Amino acid sequence: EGFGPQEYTAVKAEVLEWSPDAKAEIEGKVGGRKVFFVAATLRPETMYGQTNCFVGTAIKYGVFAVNEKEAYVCTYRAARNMAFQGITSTRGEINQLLTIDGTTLVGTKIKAPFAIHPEVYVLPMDNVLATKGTGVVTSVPSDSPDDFQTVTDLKKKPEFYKIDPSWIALDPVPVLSTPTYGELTAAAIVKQLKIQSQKDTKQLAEAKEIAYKEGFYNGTMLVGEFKGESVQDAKPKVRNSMIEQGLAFAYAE
Ligand code: A2H
Repeated sequence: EGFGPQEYTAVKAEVLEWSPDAKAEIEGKVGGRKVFFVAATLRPETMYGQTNCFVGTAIKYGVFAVNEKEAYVCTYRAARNMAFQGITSTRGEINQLLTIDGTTLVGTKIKAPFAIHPEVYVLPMDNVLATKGTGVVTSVPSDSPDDFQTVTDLKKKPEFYKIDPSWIALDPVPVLSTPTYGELTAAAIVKQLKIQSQKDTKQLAEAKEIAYKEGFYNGTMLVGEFKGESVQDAKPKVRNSMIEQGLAFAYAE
């Protein structure tokens, strides 16, 4: 990783239906605001292929008021960065409406912007870092080896992960094609490197590197407004389009 700030696209996924536990905790505390899960991504061009969203089960999240109309679910750390980046209306000030555990958020139904399957669920992931991005990771199993492997683990052992199998029913959606790995790059690389579970973090780091380079330099968009264009060209265009539509914003750290 470089030394300069990392520029993410923060993608806003509106809550459609809280998990029962989250609903009980949130009731009456958000003042009629729309609530969004905010996920930091480096691959905005892949958002068509979102099939779910991840939170860390050991992470504490907050619901933060952005203004009178909206509130964001993310870590306190991210909310503080956002406040200083002028993303929230009261610059530098943080208005935390409540604290909530990652586990409580699992099972919440959200609207994933630009996704071909727009209604997706919040699910648990072991390797979410509280110290990176917003602590919320949008899942694109077609192109992210970490996401693909986590989804595979969840599908294998839903009881162990305490999730309803229907929350993980969507298959990866082809978003871009690469000459070497085809339409589902992440699955192909996970297989090639013989990755067995999300605990294989070393191989997953290697897979992530390969998938990222292959997609960025050799990928062609299969879907969306910029279908047929190279990933390199489409990436900033998809990002700008999401931002213009109010579905995402720039977030740096
Ligand atoms: B990326 P970098 Cl399709 N903990 O978005 C763990 N991972 C996190 C995170 C956190 N707190 N916050 C963000 N991330 C993930 C899409 C994607 C991503 C694809 C392919 C690769 C990829 C869909 N998930 O990341 O350490 C987010 O997942 C590999 C580069 O700052 C984010 O982009 O380089 C990426 O890691 C940021 O990782």
